[in-house]
Amino acid sequence: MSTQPRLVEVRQNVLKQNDLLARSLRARFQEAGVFVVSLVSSPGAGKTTILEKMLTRLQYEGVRVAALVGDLATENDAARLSRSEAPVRQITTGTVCHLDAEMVQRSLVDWEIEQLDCLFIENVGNLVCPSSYDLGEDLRLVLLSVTEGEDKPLKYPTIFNTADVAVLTKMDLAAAVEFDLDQARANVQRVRPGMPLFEVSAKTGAGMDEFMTFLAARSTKLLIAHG
Ligand SMILES: Nc1nc2c(ncn2[C@@H]2O[C@H](COP(=O)(O)OP(=O)(O)O)[C@@H](O)[C@H]2O)c(=O)[nH]1
Ligand SMILES: [Mg+2]
Repeated sequence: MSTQPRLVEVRQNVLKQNDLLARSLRARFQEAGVFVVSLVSSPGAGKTTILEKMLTRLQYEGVRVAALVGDLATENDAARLSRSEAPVRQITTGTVCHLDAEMVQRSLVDWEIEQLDCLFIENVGNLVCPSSYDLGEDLRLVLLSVTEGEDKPLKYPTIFNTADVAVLTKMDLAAAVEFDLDQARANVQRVRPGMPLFEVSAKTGAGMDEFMTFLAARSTKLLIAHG
C-alpha cells in the first residue's frame, strides 16, 4: 500500500502549523510597530551583499534596523552583516532548506522588537522550499541575479508568486553574461503580472536609490530615511 496520502497529510499539518505561527508573529510585529522584510533567492544571488548595503544606509539615516539570517551552516553571513553595526543574528538550519516561523520566533525570544523600526530576514538560499513557509513578514523580496539567466521566473514560478517584489541583482555584470533584460522583465510579468521589479547593482550602487525609495513608500517606519 502506498504511504503517499499519509506523507501528504503530515506535510499539510506542518504547513498549517507554520501558517498559524506566522499569523501570530505577524500580529506581534504589527503590535510592536516593526516592519518586516524577507529576502529569498537561490544561493549566491546577492542577498547578503544588498542587505549589508541596506542596513548600513538605513542605520546611517536613523532607522532602527536589525537582521536575522538563515543558512544551513556557518555564521559567515551574520559576520558580514554585522559590519553594518546593526544587530544581527544567524539561524543555522542544519539540513533544513528554508526558514520557518518557529525558527524566527525562537531567535526573537529575548529581543525587544519594539525598539526596532525594521527587521530584515534573509532566508536560506533556495528557490523552492522557502515559498511554502510564511514567516510573518510584511514584504517578501525575491532576488534574481543576472548570472542565473532570465528564464528562472518561468522555472520557479511559485517563489515569484509568493513574493511581493522582484529584484534583479548584479546588473553590473549584465552585459558580460549577455543578460536579456527585456526577456527577464517579460518572464517576471508572465508568472506574476504587475509585480514590481527593480534592477540594481549592490556593487556599484546603481538602482539602489530607486529601490530604497520604493521600500520607504511601503512603510512609514522607513520614512525617516526619506523625509
Ligand atoms: N558583480 C557583482 N557581484 C555581486 C553583487 N552582489 C553580490 N555579488 C557577489 O556575489 C556573490 C554572492 O553574494 P552573496 O551576497 O553572498 O549572496 P547570497 O548567497 O544570496 O547571500 C559574492 O561573491 C558577492 O560579492 C553585485 O551587485 N555585483
Ligand atoms: Mg547570504
